[in-house]
Amino acid sequence: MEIDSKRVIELLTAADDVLILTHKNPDGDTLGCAVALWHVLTAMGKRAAVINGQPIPKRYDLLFEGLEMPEFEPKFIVAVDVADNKLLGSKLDALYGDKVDLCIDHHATNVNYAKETFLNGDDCAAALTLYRIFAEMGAEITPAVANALYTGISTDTGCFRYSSVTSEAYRVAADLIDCGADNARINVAMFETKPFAYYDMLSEVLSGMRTFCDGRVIVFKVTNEMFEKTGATPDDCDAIAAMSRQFEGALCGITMKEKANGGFKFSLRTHEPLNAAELCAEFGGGGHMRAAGCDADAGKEEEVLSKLVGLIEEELK
Ligand SMILES: [Mn+2]
Repeated sequence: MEIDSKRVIELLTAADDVLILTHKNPDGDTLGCAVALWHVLTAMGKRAAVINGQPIPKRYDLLFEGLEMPEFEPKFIVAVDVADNKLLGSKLDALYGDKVDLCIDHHATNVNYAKETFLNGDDCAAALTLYRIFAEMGAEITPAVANALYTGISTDTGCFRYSSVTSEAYRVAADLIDCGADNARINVAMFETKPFAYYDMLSEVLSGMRTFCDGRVIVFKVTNEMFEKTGATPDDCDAIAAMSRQFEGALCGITMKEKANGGFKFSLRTHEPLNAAELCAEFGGGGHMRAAGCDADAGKEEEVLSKLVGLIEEELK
């Protein structure tokens, strides 16, 4: 059931022993929202804890500095930035997937798995949605809350670069800086600093890079062997996939990432006029206009790639 902001405030005010769930392959938005909500609930005298089903990449450590998560039997379960209970990951989904009391989200594709859902599909980050709730509640935006919300907004907008970013997002970011967000430190941690394994993986990927359609299509292939050799994580690989459309003249970047079972996950990043979601839909996948994905069975990845390149070639004629 979709609810309004008043109802969210009612639920949060009444709740205690609150478990805050984040999505798998955690990003700055889900973690930033969770930590911000943790601070606000804790300041209200409630017990709250943030959990994720997977290890959290090191660059988010700054959000969790000095935080202690109490242990308790949850009485109220909130999911933030989680569009589908499957995205909790199999472990958390099995435990809590059908027990989520409240979901606060910005994905128009939210599947309504929670008992009550507060959704603003136009927001560039769930942290922006949550900021408005806090403002309406009159919650104090401490420096820690400001850091967490700033992290959410900046990471979901690629540091305020994506077309999803609105003037409101800039205004909210400015307010968060006034409230003590350390934007420079967050930007360095989120957008500059990378583990050595990332650069080792990047070097492997670039040396095997292929181009099609006169350089308008760039293809990266990432194999399990490369993961073993470099020690890079899937999170490192996501950052590399984002680079695939950053070549001069490139209109589509395709990253083929081998899965544990030998199949491949294709990630597309496009520029106008190519629609990544439509291209991926041809292969049973989906996503957004500029970023989408689809799968290929083991041994079929080169076949899928050539069909995909064929489709793009047609589109660009
Ligand atoms: Mn998000």
